[in-house]
Amino acid sequence: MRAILFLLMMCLIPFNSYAEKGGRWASSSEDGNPRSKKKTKPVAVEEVDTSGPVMSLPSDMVVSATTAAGAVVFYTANSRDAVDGAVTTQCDYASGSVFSLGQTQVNCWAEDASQNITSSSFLISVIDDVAPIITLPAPIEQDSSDGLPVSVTYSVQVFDQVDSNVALVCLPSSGSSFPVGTTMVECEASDDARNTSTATLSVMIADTTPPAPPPPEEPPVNMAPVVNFFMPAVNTVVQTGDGLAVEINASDADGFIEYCNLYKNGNLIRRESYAPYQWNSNMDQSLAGLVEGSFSLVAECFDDLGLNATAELAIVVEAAPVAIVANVLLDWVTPTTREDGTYLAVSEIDAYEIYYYLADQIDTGTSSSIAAQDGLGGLVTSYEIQALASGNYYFSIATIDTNGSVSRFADPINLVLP
Ligand SMILES: [Ca+2]
Ligand SMILES: [Ca+2]
Ligand SMILES: [Ca+2]
Repeated sequence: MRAILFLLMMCLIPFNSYAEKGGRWASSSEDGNPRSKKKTKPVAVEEVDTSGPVMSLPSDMVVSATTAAGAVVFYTANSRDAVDGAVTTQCDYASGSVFSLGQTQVNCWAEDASQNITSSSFLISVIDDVAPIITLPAPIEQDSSDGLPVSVTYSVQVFDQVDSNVALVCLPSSGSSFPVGTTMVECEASDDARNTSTATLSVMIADTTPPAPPPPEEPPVNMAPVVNFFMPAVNTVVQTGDGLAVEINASDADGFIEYCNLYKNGNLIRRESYAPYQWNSNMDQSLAGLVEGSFSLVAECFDDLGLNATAELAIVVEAAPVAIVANVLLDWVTPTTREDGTYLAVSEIDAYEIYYYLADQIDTGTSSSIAAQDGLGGLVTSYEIQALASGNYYFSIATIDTNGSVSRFADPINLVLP
């Protein structure tokens, strides 16, 4: 029965090769248990292929992303069939394609010539495990011309293969004030996968403050002149009419005396430019013929730098004591006629006027009125002037009648009292 069927099939499909007929064709012969029904001569029969290919896939893979899109991943997938040998393996994600970030299941299958299909899968995980790359500028060097902090700006770049917007923090930040010295700027960058990198930038601020100029040299302190009165002595008392001689000592320890002024009661007497510094009544009228009272003398001297010093002296002028030299007795004869020659009775004479004066002071002499008769009715013909100082005097006399008429003064008589 089996042999007959075999022949029929041969007749029905005369042009098909055996290899092209497929596994089902072989399996279709399993029609129960023919061998038990009829004992036949053994015939060579091909084994029917019912096993799928054996597939060789990679283990689950973890791959670093190379771009934001993920990574190109290559893998090898092989299948071998026990009957057919190597067979094609197909996968829904081909090797060498771009795998997105995250986990992708790759499904693969293979089919042998007998349409036995084997399928399997593996995982490809694309992850970002690479930290951002921080690119620093060259170490920064700046000058501080005054020693104070300097504002420094800098630019730090960051790159990540996956993230385009990586968080970058640098402290102190760009634009901050950096003190003199070296400051390390610490930069830290993190991507979305929390991969972190750090970098350090050196900022050096040099103090270029110019050295302070030396303090200006203090000019030496000018010493004031020294001034004092050499003469007259302190507490000198002079007398009216006297003249005064003045001399001052003036010196300057670190220079010289330019000139000295002498003042009397604040009024300049005269400037003296050369030592000895002297004033006297011959050269200076205000020091001659002093009048009773007091006055101040101030000497003011200037040194070569215009610095001055003064000395003051009080002068007392006392009234000069009058020297009593003599008493002068004047005698006269009682007149008997008037100036016109007419008779003048004694009873018509009321008094006499005596006038005497120093030779150069005719207008400021002394006048004395003398009664013509004394208390007893006697005629008065003399008068004593007492305590006259020395001097060149003139004496004269006039007659006053009872009508009050005054005669011409007699020619004065001169008398020099030594
Ligand atoms: Ca197979
Ligand atoms: Ca990264
Ligand atoms: Ca001086």
